[in-house]
Amino acid sequence: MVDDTDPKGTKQKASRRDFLKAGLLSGAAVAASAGAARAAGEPLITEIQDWNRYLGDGVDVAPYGTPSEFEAHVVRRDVPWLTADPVSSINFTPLHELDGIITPNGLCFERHHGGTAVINPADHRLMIHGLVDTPLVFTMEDLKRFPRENRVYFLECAANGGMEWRGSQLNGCQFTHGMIHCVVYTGVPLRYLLEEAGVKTTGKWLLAEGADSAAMTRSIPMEKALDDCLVAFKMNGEALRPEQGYPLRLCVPGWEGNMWVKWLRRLEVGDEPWAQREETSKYTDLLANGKARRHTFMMEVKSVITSPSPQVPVTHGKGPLVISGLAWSGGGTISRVDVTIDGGRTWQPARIDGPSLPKALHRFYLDINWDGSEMLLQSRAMDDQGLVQPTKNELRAARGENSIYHNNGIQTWHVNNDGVVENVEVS
Ligand SMILES: Nc1nc2c(c(=O)[nH]1)N[C@H]1C(S)=C(S)[C@@H](COP(=O)(O)O)O[C@H]1N2
Ligand SMILES: [Mo]
Repeated sequence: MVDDTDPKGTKQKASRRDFLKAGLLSGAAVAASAGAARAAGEPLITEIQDWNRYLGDGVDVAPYGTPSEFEAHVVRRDVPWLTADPVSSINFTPLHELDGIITPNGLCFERHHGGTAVINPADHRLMIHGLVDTPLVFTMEDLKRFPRENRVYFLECAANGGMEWRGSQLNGCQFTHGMIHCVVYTGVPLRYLLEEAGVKTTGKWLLAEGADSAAMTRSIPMEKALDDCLVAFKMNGEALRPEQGYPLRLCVPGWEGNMWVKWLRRLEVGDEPWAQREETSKYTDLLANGKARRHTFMMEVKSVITSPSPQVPVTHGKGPLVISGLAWSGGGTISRVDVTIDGGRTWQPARIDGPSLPKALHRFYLDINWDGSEMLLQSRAMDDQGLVQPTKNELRAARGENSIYHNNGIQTWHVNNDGVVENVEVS
């Protein structure tokens, strides 16, 4: 609506504010009356507590800070039946306890095939060879003399949600969706290094190899390598964590996590893809007709409600309830998230709050006034390419039921009258 008599748009703003006020009024009233009842004789207000009476710790106690002792439950967790051996395994980001879009370094899920390599940066080398004019070997010091960039990206393992293909299994978004993290990386655009080596015109693919005991290797199209890939040495401002590939990892924005080679030591330029283990027997999608779909690099548009969810039930009863979740797309930014509380009969647009960056997590909220009746919560994301997150049944119709990887189907949480939340599917 454009109002010519109101050049500053103040009228529009006022009416939006009024609308918000009206929507929240009943909820805010409930919260206020609970506050008033408590204030009557609250010992936590009327009596001086220990933390108020005695001195606290000095600045010499924690040279490297850790979270409050009361947050000790906010940790990466694994699923025992998925952990054949901890050195070739996975743990999951506690998405249900986090907010905003950035994953704290110590909570980023870990996936490694041969354990965490321990590498002194002074001993680390990155080699570029193959179809190049000049094969090169870089030290970490060499790499830090190239111009660098800071970019926020999500990394999602293609197997995220893989256990849910044939029906709901795991009770918590940490386990159904926690193979994802999102941090700000500092690194050198890969194209600067490739330009330095001089890629021959026949160079169409790149093989990236890790220095870990798994020597993990993946083929990456040259077009992507020259587009937005980064060779990163920092996450959230500090050095990469050992489990995230210290001292150097490859970032392949929007594409499946397996390609983000950690402990990056070698880049070979070739004229065709290599067909390594991780791009043939793994990370391909077995279709209903028995054929495997390969090179499904991009992680498609997806979302999940992180709270309430099975690990964080509603404990405060009816009244104001903040429904919160995450949305992301390997194709770009999230343009819209819709939320339903009745299993998809009616949808409401959620509010995206915080930065909206391409190939990064987006945070959304729907602030409701819960009447205490049971709910079927779902979120459905759309990206700026116009792609819409499918239902699980739409996915199964297109891809059969043999798949493990690339499950971006809509998640359902059932909330009962007591606020207990469970992983379910609606048909
Ligand atoms: N060198 C090396 N790189 C690797 C892996 C590995 O085992 N070795 N695992 C890959 C897989 S399958 C994923 S999903 C991501 C996980 O990254 P993270 O441990 O930082 O979460 O790293 C990828 N890069
Ligand atoms: Mo992965």
